[in-house]
Amino acid sequence: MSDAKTLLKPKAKVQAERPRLYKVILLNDDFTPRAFVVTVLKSVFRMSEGEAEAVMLTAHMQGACVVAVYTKEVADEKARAGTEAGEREGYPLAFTTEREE
Ligand code: TYC
Repeated sequence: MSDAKTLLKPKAKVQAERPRLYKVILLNDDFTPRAFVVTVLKSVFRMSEGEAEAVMLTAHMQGACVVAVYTKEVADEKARAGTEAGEREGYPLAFTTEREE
């Protein structure tokens, strides 16, 4: 079994590349009610009331806040779900995604 071919076989590369990660960012606006933003953060991003309040307030005061970090597919889907939840109620609530460095 251990012929030269087997012995000289180079080691397979086992280390997979880490997938790139994407931030989901909540953008402030002047119209969406604070309580609604908190509700969306809790339902789409599974945040506690306290976490959702803190993220909403940061976006409210600073213009934007990173909500969470995911693989591209999950980040895009969460951003879409959050933005659509606002659209359904007629609010301009917006989530964007941005690739992490
Ligand atoms: N600025 C909004 C208001 O005063 C509340 C709000 C907070 C909206 C965060 C969006 O991402 C947001 N009603």
